[in-house]
Amino acid sequence: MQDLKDKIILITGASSGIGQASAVEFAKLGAKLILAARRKDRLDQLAARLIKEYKSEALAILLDVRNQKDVQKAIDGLPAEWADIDILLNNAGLSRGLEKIQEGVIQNWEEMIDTNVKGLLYVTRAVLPGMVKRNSGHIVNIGSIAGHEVYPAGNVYNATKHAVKALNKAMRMDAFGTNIRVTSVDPGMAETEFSLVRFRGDSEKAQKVYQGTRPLQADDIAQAVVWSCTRPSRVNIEDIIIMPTDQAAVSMVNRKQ
Ligand code: NDP
Ligand code: 8X3
Repeated sequence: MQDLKDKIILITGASSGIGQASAVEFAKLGAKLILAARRKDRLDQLAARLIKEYKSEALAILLDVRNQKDVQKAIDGLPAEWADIDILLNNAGLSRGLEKIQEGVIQNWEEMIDTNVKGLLYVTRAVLPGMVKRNSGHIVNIGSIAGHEVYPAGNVYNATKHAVKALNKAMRMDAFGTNIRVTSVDPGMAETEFSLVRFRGDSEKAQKVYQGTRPLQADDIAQAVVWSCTRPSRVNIEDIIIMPTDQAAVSMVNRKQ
């Protein structure tokens, strides 16, 4: 088992949901966390919690993954003792809306593509060269069941997660021959702020997504992320699909009436 004590882990989208839960799981193992997102107040609170509860070291950085220059500047500007990132968790992502393509909102499409695809690439481009140089590292990409299936009106979100699936394989191939590992963790329905963001704060609509069923919790996914990172160095977990017991396909959800 790989020891994560004092390993430096950068998590994008650490202010909520899967990213936040992963930060806690990594902190329990003594890792040093770089917490990145746009809501810096939440990151500061999480950093304080990790330091207090787990005696972890944590650094909160304000980061919008959609801005390539800011991403490069943030990574280049890390204090020397935080610069050698061992694990990158590419988690920041979102969905916006659920409309047919012919009714699609262009701004929503751009936000999803800019965040889920281009943002993931910008952060990877800034971090991976250091890993290659040190011949060591691990990138974990949060994909989705939406990268394996397409569902009605899921169009652009589905396409971004299919892109993550392709990029996960591409990173694996491009880093091949080094000791760098690349993993995709692909959840089905998980109860986070995801639906609240998708429906722009409409909590009634968001709650309906999880009503009468048992969705995954962020921690279920965080545990899979940490598991993939703690395998012996000869083992590369390429892809983990995690579904709720109550969900057998995106639109096949068992609900109590
Ligand atoms: P949350 O909405 O709870 O968390 C999303 C995180 O992404 C937040 O911390 C948010 O931080 C961050 N984020 C969004 N946009 C940006 C940006 N431009 N720059 C930096 N950070 C950003 O949802 P989840 O935890 O569920 O989502 C995490 C990942 O899991 C996403 O990639 C999502 O697609 C994926 N996923 C989710 C599933 C689900 O059912 N919940 C299922 C399958 C995959 P902030 O707003 O502070 O910037
Ligand atoms: C999130 C899962 O099914 O809402 O990636 O697209 S789904």
